[in-house]
Amino acid sequence: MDAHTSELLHENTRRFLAQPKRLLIGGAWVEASDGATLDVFDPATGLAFAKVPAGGQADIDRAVAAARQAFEGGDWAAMRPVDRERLLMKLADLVEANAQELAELEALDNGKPVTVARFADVALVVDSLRYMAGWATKLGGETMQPSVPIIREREFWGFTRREPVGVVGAIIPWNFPLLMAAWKMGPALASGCTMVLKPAEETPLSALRLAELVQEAGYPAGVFNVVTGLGHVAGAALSSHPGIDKLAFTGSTEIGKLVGKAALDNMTRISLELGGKSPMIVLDDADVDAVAAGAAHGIFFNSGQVCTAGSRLFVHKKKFDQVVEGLSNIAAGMKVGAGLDPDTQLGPLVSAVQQERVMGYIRSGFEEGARAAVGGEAGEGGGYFVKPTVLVDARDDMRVVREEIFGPVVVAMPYDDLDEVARRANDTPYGLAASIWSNDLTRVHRLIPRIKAGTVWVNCHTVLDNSMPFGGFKQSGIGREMGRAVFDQYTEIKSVLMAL
Ligand code: TXE
Repeated sequence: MDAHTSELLHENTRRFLAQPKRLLIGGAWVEASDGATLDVFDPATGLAFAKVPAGGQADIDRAVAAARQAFEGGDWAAMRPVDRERLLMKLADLVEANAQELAELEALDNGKPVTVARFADVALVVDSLRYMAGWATKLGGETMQPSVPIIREREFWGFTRREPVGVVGAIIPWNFPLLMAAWKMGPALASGCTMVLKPAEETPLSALRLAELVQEAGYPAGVFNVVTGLGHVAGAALSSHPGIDKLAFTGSTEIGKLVGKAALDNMTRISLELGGKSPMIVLDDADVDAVAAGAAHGIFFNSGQVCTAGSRLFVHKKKFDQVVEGLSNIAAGMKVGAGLDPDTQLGPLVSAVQQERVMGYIRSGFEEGARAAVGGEAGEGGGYFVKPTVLVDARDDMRVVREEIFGPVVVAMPYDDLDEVARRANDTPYGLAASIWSNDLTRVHRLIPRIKAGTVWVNCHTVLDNSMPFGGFKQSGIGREMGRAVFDQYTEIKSVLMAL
């Protein structure tokens, strides 16, 4: 790491970075069994600045065995729900107390602006853990009054229990490393599961620091295990492991299908949170300035590396030119820079691969006849920068309109009427999210049920709350995270029928 970057870091971040990195398995910090390591790169400079273990099959085997042992017996299995709640609250307090360090690790590892990491990512993690902690004591079942037709002479009583699903394997992406870890661990630990977390190879650091905080909070050994490593090695070993009861995956639709099939071979329960191509639909009454600012957040937040990114902007033809102009002006004024620079509004993309993928999409848009109203090129310097880009003159069959770009690139398109825009908004294999921009409640309400997406925002985009279930229709995934609904993924329902 260069001296300038190092100077910007809190002393705790420097201390953490200076330590050798280990896997957390069964409460012990260990190297990968074959001693292999992976380099971690700073997206703002392209320089490697840390090494983590590259776990493999043997490490996943050890971690799953440790999680199984912790689940089946000992302190964790015997722990009362109220004590699981207390532990999760304590972990949330520790995350909050170490917010600056975690935010810096996130900024260094992923490239996102440190203020965003602190006041969005880490703040959401703290809230999420606290919200989920509250559910630990509230996961009851139902009572029934069965009437069994062929045994009329007996009386029956029935009830259901919600029991933890067991050992959870969690595979998470690099766009919100800490938050994605929290979205899996909150419900897993609240409901009494144990888990093995495999962070993305691009961004493994905050998960390792989180694991230290889990230890500090006092979780029994083996409840939470972290194995860093490559997707096709450690990830594949985890998703196909017969020892896990549930796989929680967030990532690309392509890999989601692969891991889903591998898990289902063992009848492992799955929840998949996958890609998107979310529309932002602007009605003719919408306020142009509010839409431009909201749409800028919808697409440029986290440099567009958001599964719900509003990457297709449909604007009624009456307001199209004004909205494109407003959004382009915002884009042109954004400060693009390193995540650790406090002035940065748009950080680099996570990796050279991702930068090339996004630039490839922009080039394909140009080749197919689209034009950049603003942006359309990589940023300066050795980092993985792409300038915020608004594409116009696009057709619905272009790759930039059909495929997930996962970068700061929005395609703006005019439309004539609501029937047309509803059809075009749904003309995608994805169905994660959408937003509608209007103050005409009647038309908004009529449009909401027509949009095939797991979340519909109105006059905002990518606004998350822990109480709101989150997940996709169609190829955007299976299952829901957050809210009470997430516990359907982390518990088994047991029916008990008693003859009195
Ligand atoms: O995702 P991958 P990548 C989309 C986005 C992006 C594209 C590729 O469009 O451009 O996916 O990103 C692990 N078995 N999203 O390649 O590969 C991997 O180690 C088991 C949208 O980074 O899906 C990481 O931990 N695991 C998405 C996780 O899967 C495997 C967020 C995600 O990586 C594996 C990220 C394998 N064979 C990307 N291969 C969202 N929904 O937000 C990889 N992994």
